[in-house]
Amino acid sequence: MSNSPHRRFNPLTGEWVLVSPHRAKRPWLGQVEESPLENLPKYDPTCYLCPRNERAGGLSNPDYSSTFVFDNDFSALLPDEVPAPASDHPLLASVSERGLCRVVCFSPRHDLTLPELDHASIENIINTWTEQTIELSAKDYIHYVQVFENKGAMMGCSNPHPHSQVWASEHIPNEPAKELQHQKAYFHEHGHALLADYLVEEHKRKERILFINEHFTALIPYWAVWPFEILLVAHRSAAYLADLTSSEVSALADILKRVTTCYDNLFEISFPYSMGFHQAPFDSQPHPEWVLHAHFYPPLLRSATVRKFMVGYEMLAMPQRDITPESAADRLRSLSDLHYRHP
Ligand code: H2U
Ligand code: ZN
Repeated sequence: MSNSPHRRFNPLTGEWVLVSPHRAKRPWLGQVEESPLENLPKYDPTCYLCPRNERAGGLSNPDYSSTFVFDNDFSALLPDEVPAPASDHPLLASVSERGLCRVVCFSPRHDLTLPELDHASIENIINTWTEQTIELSAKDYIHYVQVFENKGAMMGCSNPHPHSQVWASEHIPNEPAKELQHQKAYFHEHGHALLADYLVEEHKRKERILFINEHFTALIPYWAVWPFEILLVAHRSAAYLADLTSSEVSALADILKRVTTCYDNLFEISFPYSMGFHQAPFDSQPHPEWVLHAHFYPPLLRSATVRKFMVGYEMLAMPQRDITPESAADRLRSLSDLHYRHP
């Protein structure tokens, strides 16, 4: 089975992925191209995220010393109440959308990415994401808060200064909406949370597990689409970042550092990805079905420069992968001890 083409089911979204392992029995055979080490300065006078510098729109950043949060100067969502756009036919449906977009700088340092920051700084970033989630979700029209990081030019990140974003919206966006539907249906049928049951199985099988600490597990999901996709799952059915105790925040910082370190070590580059947390919606209902988790979606396949393209079949039919999640896990598992740039 594992070496012949097959489909795997993603129970969080209800979607299938095609796995074609026979196409990549030895995925590491592809040539690994040299990529230059990025040597960023600690401070860049032209960076719009560094302390004291001016941003687009004319505002200046304070001389900040830990995380720094500001309203996105080019917000995709706006808080103003606007009348719903006219829609006089069900095939031309639209509704207005309100919200807020913020940027969260990880630290004043222009050159330190998540795996290079110390444990306390990563905890501080998590606490900032939590505070932002609480503050934004307290607004009566906000029903979802998406925390995410685009890292690297390959993922469309506009500035190397390590930062993340928080977008809070009136409606639940597509991906969390699918996860809500599937986790709810599973909970009603089985009386347990889907991801809690999934973790039990993965802990038994071990072949896709990367790291386990006291409160979190990092693994390559059975249904992963991206070659080195990672799912980070809370051991307890906490639905929100704000539900985490201080020891859970500490464990999350530990596992974030391990995940991002093993990524960087894989091809010895600052590894690009989009990552984000999926918390339950803010719809004034209890969410016993929801387990807090984070997805990491990195585009690279074989080297610093060979990426996976989501093109032809993926766009028109369904996602497809060659290397199996199990072999990807084998490669990543051993790479988290020391960071290649700071051995
Ligand atoms: P990335 O994480 O994709 O690089 O996006 C950074 C955000 O920073 C982007 O949404 C915002 C952009 O709108 N930005 C500002 O808010 N102010 C600026 O001066 C430049 C960029
Ligand atoms: Zn900077």
